[in-house]
Amino acid sequence: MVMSMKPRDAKLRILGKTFRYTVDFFQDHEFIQLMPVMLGKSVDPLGPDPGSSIIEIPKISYQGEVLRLVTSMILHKQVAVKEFKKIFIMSPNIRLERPERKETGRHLFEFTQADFEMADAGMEDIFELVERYYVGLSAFLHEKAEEEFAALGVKPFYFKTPFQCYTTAELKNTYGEDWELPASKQHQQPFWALSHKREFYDKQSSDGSYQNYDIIYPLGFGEGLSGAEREHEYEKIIMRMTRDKLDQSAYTSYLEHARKGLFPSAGAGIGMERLALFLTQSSHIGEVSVFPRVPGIPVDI
Ligand code: ASN
Repeated sequence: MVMSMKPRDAKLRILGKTFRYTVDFFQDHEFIQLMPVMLGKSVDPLGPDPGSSIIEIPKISYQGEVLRLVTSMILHKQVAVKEFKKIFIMSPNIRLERPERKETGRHLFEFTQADFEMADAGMEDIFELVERYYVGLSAFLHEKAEEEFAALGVKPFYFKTPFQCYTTAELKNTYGEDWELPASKQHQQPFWALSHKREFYDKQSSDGSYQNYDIIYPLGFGEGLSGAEREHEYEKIIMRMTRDKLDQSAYTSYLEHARKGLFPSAGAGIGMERLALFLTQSSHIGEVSVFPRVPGIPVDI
C-alpha cells in the first residue's frame, strides 16, 4: 500500500529541496560558499527602514569583547567579497521583531536567508542572476517535488521572467504608503521594487534615489528578497551613518575595514522560509518550520 505524504512533511520537504537547489545554484555559478557567522562585532543595524520593527540587537560579552547576534551578514559580505569576489552563505539571522508582527503570518524572529554578494556587479547583473535562479527553481521542483505538491494539492509555481520593475515612488502613487501587500495581491508574478530609503550600506545616487531592490512575491505573499549595490567609500559611509544617527562605536571594526578600502559590489538575500511559504501557498510562515520563532508567541523548546 502506498502511504500518502502528510501535508506538513510535504512542506518541509519542499523547503529542504529549495535549500538544496539554492546551494547547487550558487555553487554551479562559481560562488564560494562561506559558513555562517552568528556573532559579529559589527552587524546590520536594520534601519532606518520603515519595514523594520527590531526591538534590540542582543549583545554578549566574551573574552573582553562585545559581540552581537547576527541580524544579517551584510557587513561580513562586504569584507569577504574583497578577497573572494563571488560568495554566498546559508545564513541564520536573529531579528527580535515586535510581538505585533505575529499577525502578519510572514515574520519569524529567527530565520535563514541565502545571502550572496558579487564584486564589481551592478543591479542588472543581480537581476539577471536572480531571475535565472527562480526560473531554474520552477524546473527543479517540477521534476523533484511532484509528490510533495500533489500531497498539498498545490500547483508548483512557474516563474515567468523578466519580472516587472517599479520604483517605490510609483508603487506608493498607485497603492498608497503601505503599498507592499496591496501591490502583491494585484500581481500574478513576482516584481522588482526599486529605490527604498534604507541602511547606510545601500548605494545612493547623486539624485537621492537608492540603488537597491526587493522582490515582492505575488498573491499577497509580499517581500521575499532584498539587496543593493553597496556603498563602499569610507567618507560616504561615515556621512550616511551620521545622517542615520548610528552609534559609530558599534561599527569600529567595520569602519576600520572601510577605511582600508572596501570593494564595489552588489548582492541580495533570499528568505528561505518566506520562499517556502510562497511555494507551498501556506497561510502562516510557522507552517514551514518545526520550531517556529514567531514574534509574540512563546518558544516551545
Ligand atoms: N541580505 C540583505 C542584503 O544583501 C541585507 C539584509 O538582510 N538586511 O542586502
